Amino acid sequence: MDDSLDTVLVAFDEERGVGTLTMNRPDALNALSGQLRDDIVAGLELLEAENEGADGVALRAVILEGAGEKAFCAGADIGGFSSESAGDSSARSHYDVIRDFPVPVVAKIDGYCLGGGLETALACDFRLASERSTFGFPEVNLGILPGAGGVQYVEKLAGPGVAKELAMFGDHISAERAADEGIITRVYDDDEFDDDVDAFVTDLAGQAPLAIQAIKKSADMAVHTGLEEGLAYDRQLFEGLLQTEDHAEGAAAFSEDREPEFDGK
Ligand code: CO8
Repeated sequence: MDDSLDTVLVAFDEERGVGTLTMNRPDALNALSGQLRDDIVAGLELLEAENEGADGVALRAVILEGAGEKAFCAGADIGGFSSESAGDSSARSHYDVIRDFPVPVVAKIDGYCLGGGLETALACDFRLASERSTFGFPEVNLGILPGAGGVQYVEKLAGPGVAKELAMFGDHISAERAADEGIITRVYDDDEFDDDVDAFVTDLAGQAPLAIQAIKKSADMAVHTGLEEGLAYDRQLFEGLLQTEDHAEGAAAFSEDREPEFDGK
């Protein structure tokens, strides 16, 4: 597959089971217009359709990246968001769709990651950044706060002091600091960034897909629930996974001293 929407390029690497969505408004630093937000959702739907009729799980991981040299995403489209925010409030946002997407979504961040762009990255399961990338919530300069939960999510990762500092001052912080604070998952050298992200995603896509989907659900559940409910949920997921062919394959591979091959069944 090599499909494209108006503002998002969609590609699927069948061999690895890896989909790539490229936010494609480089002249506006991939700012989130209404069209771009809709196209991210449509792109995820196109990728998920790869599983239809597949023998097991075809789509194992998704990379979300920004086109051009300068940015992952510079936030909401400042020219358009006042008028757009009055839109259909019942529609699921691209943030929700990414969070609920059944397979892991990896934000590949090379350059500016600001405002709604940082909130988009925070909705992803992993945030991998090149060293030159910068992060921030400039909304305060526009007299608003991050409208898609940015303060809440940074507070959970880095504590209230860092969340307030980012959102109240609107300054950019380096990738190194963002990683030290736990806001991003990994920082890679600029020169090796593409290869390092590729290796990370290839490893992720090679893991047992049903277990990965269950782990995503479990970790996300932990954000919203108490320990007791979370433990009961994990037990239920665990018992389901014990019945899978992937579990049988993992156990067989271990006893035969070979690499497992997981199909997602
Ligand atoms: N929206 C629209 N256009 C943008 C945006 C943006 N957020 N950011 C950059 N651009 C455009 C610029 O206008 C410029 O266009 P042109 O070439 O036509 O003049 C082009 O991208 C390149 O930008 P710069 O020339 O400014 O590039 P620099 O390298 O000099 O600066 C910066 C890069 C620092 C990123 C600078 O562009 C900047 O500060 N941009 C604004 C960043 C910002 O404030 N983002 C937050 C927006 S608010 C938000 O995200 C709230 C989310 C709430 C979600 C709620 C949903 C309902």
